[in-house]
Amino acid sequence: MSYELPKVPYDYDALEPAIDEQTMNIHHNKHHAGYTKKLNNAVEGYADLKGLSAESLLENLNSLDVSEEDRKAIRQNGGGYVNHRLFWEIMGPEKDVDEDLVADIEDEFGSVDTFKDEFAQAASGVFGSGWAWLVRNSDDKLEVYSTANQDSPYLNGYTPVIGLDVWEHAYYLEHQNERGSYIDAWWDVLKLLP
Ligand code: MN3
Repeated sequence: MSYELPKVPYDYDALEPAIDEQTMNIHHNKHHAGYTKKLNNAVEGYADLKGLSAESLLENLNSLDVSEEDRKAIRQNGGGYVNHRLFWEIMGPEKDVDEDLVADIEDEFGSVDTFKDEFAQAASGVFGSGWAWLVRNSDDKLEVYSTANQDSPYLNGYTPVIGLDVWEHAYYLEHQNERGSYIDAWWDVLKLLP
């Protein structure tokens, strides 16, 4: 297996009550593990792709010499693979504020609260399944946007900094259909920002 399911760097119950233990367990062991397995299946048989990071697969998706079926599988599962890996990393039971990021957010958005409002709007506005993102564009400038399904910012030439999974599988057990309640609670477990 080229791509391995990363460990979650805290206990599954560590993010309660924002994210409950059962959701974390299923999300990591079923959903993320599934994307990882299907990504490996999609690249199997392409010697040229061996050793490429999942990020490079996505950045160069359109030029990969693969079948259209496998290109689609790499887009979906490669996205699912890298999106969730970032998601686990940026959360935690305790704040570990990234002061450089805070300064850049203040420069770009005026304040952390203004950024949070804009980001929450992007997250609320995702129709169906997808992600809200804070990314750095090719000029290293911060931008907020959203993607559908498991589409990764790397597909658009962006580098993701913060990502929020707004698929129902991410919040339904604890928050049912209340995506807004999940988004509000999530700022407590996003460790990077105060
Ligand atoms: Mn998910």
